[in-house]
Amino acid sequence: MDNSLRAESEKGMKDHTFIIIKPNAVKRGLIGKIIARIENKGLKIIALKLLRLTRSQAENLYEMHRNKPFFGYLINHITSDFIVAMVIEGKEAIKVMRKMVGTTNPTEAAFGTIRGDFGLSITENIIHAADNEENTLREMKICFTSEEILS
Ligand code: FUP
Repeated sequence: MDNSLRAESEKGMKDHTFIIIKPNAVKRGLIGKIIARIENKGLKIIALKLLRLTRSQAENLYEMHRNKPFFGYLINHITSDFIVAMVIEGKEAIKVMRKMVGTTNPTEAAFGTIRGDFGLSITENIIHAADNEENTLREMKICFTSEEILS
């Protein structure tokens, strides 16, 4: 990451977001379809990695849900197999990606959204997208070093 992006990161990640294609979606061969939607919208992928999260990385990612009854299922799923992690850049990237992803429960998510079109399970809900600037910065550091993010 160059100095200007690093400086922007310190202030916040308004025009960047962090997303994960979850294990069930990777296994179902949906990586290409999801990336196509992101690129078709005009957003740019500035970091991309296929990896398997450790339990500690997963617990860090979902730290705000630590006391929720579904936490165990969530951690088990996200660590069960390979994921695709990405940093996305583009105007109002956080808001745009969250709209593209759809509401948390895929059975209720609108058709036309990624969860609405590809999912049925709330735990295995296809994709994660950071919900604010602070979480974008925190979450991207779980999967990427600054050198792995294009300027
Ligand atoms: P979202 O921001 O839409 O991903 O949703 P949340 O941050 O509220 O939830 C994070 C993850 O917890 C979801 F992707 C799926 C899981 N979850 C459940 O399994 N059950 C619930 O009732 C709520 C969330």
